[in-house]
Amino acid sequence: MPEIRHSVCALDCPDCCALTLTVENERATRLRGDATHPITRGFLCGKVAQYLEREYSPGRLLYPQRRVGAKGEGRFHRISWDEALDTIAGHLGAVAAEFGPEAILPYSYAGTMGLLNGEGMDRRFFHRLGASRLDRTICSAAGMTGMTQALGVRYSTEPEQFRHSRLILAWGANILGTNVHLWPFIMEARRQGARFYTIDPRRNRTGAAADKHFFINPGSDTALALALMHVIIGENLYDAGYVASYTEGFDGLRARVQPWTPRRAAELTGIAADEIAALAREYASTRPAVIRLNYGVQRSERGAMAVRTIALLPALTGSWKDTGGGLQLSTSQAFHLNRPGLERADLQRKSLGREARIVNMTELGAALNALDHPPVKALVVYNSNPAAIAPNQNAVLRGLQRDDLFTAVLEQFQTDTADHADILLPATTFLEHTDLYFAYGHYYLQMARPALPAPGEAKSNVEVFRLLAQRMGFDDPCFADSEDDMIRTLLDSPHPFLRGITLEQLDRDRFVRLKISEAGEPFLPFASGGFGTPDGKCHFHAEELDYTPPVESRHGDAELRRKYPLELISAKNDDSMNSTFGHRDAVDRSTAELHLNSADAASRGVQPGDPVRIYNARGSCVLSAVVDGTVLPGVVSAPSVRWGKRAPGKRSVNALTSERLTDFGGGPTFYSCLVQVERIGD
Ligand SMILES: Nc1nc2c(c(=O)[nH]1)N[C@H]1C(S)=C(S)[C@@H](COP(=O)(O)OP(=O)(O)OC[C@H]3O[C@@H](n4cnc5c(=O)[nH]c(N)nc54)[C@H](O)[C@@H]3O)O[C@H]1N2
Ligand SMILES: Nc1nc2c(c(=O)[nH]1)N[C@H]1C(S)=C(S)[C@@H](COP(=O)(O)OP(=O)(O)OC[C@H]3O[C@@H](n4cnc5c(=O)[nH]c(N)nc54)[C@H](O)[C@@H]3O)O[C@H]1N2
Ligand code: SF4
Ligand SMILES: [Mo]
Repeated sequence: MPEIRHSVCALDCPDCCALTLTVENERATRLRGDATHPITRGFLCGKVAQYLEREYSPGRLLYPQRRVGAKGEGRFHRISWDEALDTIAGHLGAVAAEFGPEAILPYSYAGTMGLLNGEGMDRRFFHRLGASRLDRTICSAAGMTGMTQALGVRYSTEPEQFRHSRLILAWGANILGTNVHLWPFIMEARRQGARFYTIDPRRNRTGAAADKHFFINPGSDTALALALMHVIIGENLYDAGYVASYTEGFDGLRARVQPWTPRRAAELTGIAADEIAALAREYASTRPAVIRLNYGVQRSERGAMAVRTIALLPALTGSWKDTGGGLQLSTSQAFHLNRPGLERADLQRKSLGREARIVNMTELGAALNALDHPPVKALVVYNSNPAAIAPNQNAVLRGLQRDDLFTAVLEQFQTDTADHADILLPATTFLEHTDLYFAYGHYYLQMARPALPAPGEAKSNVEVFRLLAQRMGFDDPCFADSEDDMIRTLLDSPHPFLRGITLEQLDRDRFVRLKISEAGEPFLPFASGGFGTPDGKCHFHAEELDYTPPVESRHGDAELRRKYPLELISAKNDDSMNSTFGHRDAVDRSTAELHLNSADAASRGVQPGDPVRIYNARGSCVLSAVVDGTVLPGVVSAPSVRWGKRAPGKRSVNALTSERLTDFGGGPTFYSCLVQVERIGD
């Protein structure tokens, strides 16, 4: 008899969908979106609708293995779990004894968003070991910093409220590709007459579906936001009442944006001055108006400032008062779980007597090749595929190929990173283990139990780090915690948003809305102040607002631009998830494309379908030319992230991207990247 089971999609996506599985004889035959979940609403994105392909793929890793070929070659032999764990524990112990435990570096990101498998037993283990701490900047560090600078907190408009909006701006947000469960709310608003605009250097699928698309030069969003403020203030379109009651520093802001005329911004952004002025008027005079800001704007050198400046706009127009107004970047900070209790940073005192050093994950290439006192001698990778996704790929691969580096990798598939492992461990998928999930695109806390048996000898990250802790002789009681113990710890929080939420309730209901407002009432966090500042007001801090173009941009370093005249954007591929589905042929094909404008193609003699070499001083890769009007002259776009090993020369676009960090927050600058393109085969 088929049975219905439930799970939660653990991929790094704002939607954090609730899933329904049909299971027969312990094998899933169908996977759907949960129809009762208020955001999932019964449908899935294209990539996860096919997740059972991944679950049952012949490419799944099933047994622990030891490398027998050269690093990167991908040849391995099966070994037992005992041998694998003893080998890892032996190497970690030896490295700690010879170089100090900070010579060990964990490397992980959001392969799973589950808290237990993503930042639970692993953190406890590395803290107790005294390993270097990883600063997990690779995705959102700049944007989180910008939001905090602007609002003092990092949560805001609920997705459900978008249905009440009259004007929706998707700003650096590819909603149809990366956040598709917001779309029905936008469509509901549009059916009632709302307009939907996109601001993006690419006219992606979302832009093509918009009422109006604004092509903006990469990394110039701050200039646009400042000019919008110039018009809104100059034409008295701001909400004087809101500004007087709930903001601080308005006079300074007025003076600061005075020189930011639409004309000046037009030169920097590429958007015509009259269009900027018209957008400002429409945004300020339409109620409610909402901005869906996504992380696209903050993967550039001025990313934090861009987010900060844009996030100040609703305070100027008073849009925070309106149901269906405001702005959304992330909802994550509202999940005030007891993370210190989960992660146990205090355990560092036992090993080191102090806090361990911090290594920025965006600078992995530098860390593996140039870090000293101590150098990185052991690397443990899980929930991430740095050989493909980290910038400056040539440096990263050089580091991973070091003979004196011991590398352990916990993976579901034979990724580029897995190819470089000394010991490779098979990991479970989110359908196979217990976890607790926050979300960054809505306000429902969710829990999932294993819905399917783990194949072969695959183990969860929680279990692997529990076993490694035993091997290392760590007898602190927290290493014996069960998954349920860890969830109870997380829920043990005094914050009112979590009031009364229990493991038993999550087990029964699977998803629970945070106590952010009364049931049925919209969450309007800043309707009357409530910002995360001592006085609860939004502080403009106008003296800190500023814009200079990224070094790697059309208005940046002129010398560099002469050699590398094109701005490369390697944004998310619609039908994959970073490098997670890189094993799929269809994904490999779409991430092998370089989209260019017809003018840039013609001047290089490039025809659609031609293989092209794309290069700069850091490296090169080969892609296939597509000329489809999605970008203007001067911009090229490569949907990402491809598995390098499937590409000619074994390199993906991250051979081109740099380790330069953002203005604030230490984030990556994937989308500030100058390149040249040439036809191959002349
Ligand atoms: N299908 C799919 N969904 C995903 C992912 C995926 O790989 N594929 N990845 C997940 C992850 S890890 C994340 S962080 C989220 C990210 O979700 P998004 O932030 O929506 O994704 P991005 O593709 O990085 O950027 C969005 C848009 O910003 C544009 N952009 C780039 N530079 C600029 C700029 O300077 N200014 C402006 N205005 N726009 C710019 C890009 O062209 C892109 O269309 O998506 C998640 N969901
Ligand atoms: N050029 C370019 N580079 C980028 C980006 C871009 O837009 N352009 N985006 C950046 C961003 S926003 C992000 S977030 C990063 C993402 O970088 P990563 O977090 O490394 O994401 P993925 O490439 O999806 O790799 C996640 C890996 O975790 C594995 N995994 C999943 N679940 C589990 C589990 O439970 N246990 C274990 N052990 N493994 C698991 C998957 O099999 C997969 O190989 O990439 C960044 N790199
Ligand atoms: S990737 Fe996002 S949209 Fe797709 S199923 Fe997972 S949470 Fe939902
Ligand atoms: Mo991300």
